[in-house]
Amino acid sequence: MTQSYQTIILEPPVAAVQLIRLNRPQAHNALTSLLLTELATALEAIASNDDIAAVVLTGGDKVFAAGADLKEMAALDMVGVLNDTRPAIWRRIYQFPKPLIAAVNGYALGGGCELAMHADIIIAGDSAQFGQPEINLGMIPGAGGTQRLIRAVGKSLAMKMVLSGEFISALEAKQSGLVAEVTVPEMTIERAMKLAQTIAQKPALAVRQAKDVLLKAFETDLEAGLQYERKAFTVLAGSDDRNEGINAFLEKRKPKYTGR
Ligand code: DAK
Repeated sequence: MTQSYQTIILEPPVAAVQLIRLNRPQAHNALTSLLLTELATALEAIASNDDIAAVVLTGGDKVFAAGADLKEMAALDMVGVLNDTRPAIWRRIYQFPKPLIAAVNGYALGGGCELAMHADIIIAGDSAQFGQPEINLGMIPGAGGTQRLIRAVGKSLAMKMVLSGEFISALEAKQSGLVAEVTVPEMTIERAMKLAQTIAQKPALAVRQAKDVLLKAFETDLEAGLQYERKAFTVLAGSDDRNEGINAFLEKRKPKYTGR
């Protein structure tokens, strides 16, 4: 990847997995417009790069991300917020079609928690803390936190977090379904990379369809979701990889996937 960024670091890809590090340590990875734009731009480039099958997104050891950059936020009045381009940038991040795994150590607060929730899977170090403390600033979550958190952890815990601003631990996040796995902090990125590499070896079209259909569950009722699943299932029946997968099983050999 030739483009260089100021606020994120793209490590050399390993086994078709791209590790992206948020890189504003001086401000605890507070999410400026520039950082969000660079992240969205990087993800869009990865989306059309056939050599990368999955992404791991991480922050620092003590802070994943401390939320929206409050210096930028302070400069926005009501009209500024109304005309803010950031919702469109968040949408670009959400539309990333390949698997996105967040490896979270330390604080994931406000927009930082919301960014982690934009990932498909969260792996957390046992020191991680998740919170939506916007209420302490006279605000509410603004990057989908009210909607995604309640879907992830349920009504009571989401209400507690958003109304009180209290953080939850990695363990509580795991128990409530916000995160998939808790590791020792030294292993968070490694585990996320391993998981991403496992997914990267799966047939890409099926992975993409699975992500797309799973996310639809947040947007539709059961009947519409089941129809959507049916259509995606039918589309995959026309893929080479699906035929290769079934044939390889029946012939007791390893499948050779081509991504077609
Ligand atoms: N913004 C800007 N700078 C921040 C920051 C932030 N969110 N968080 C930390 N920093 C800066 C601090 O100002 C400090 O800078 P200097 O004073 O050294 O210049 C440096 O990072 C270190 O911070 P601390 O001294 O506070 O470090 P501690 O280790 O003592 O504490 C902490 C770590 C993470 C607990 C603490 O920094 C903290 O509470 N940070 C703020 C957390 C927070 O309230 N986050 C929610 C922000 S509101 C929207 C989309 C999204 C959002 C809104 C709208 N739209 C699309 C409409 C999201 C809103 C939010 O996230």
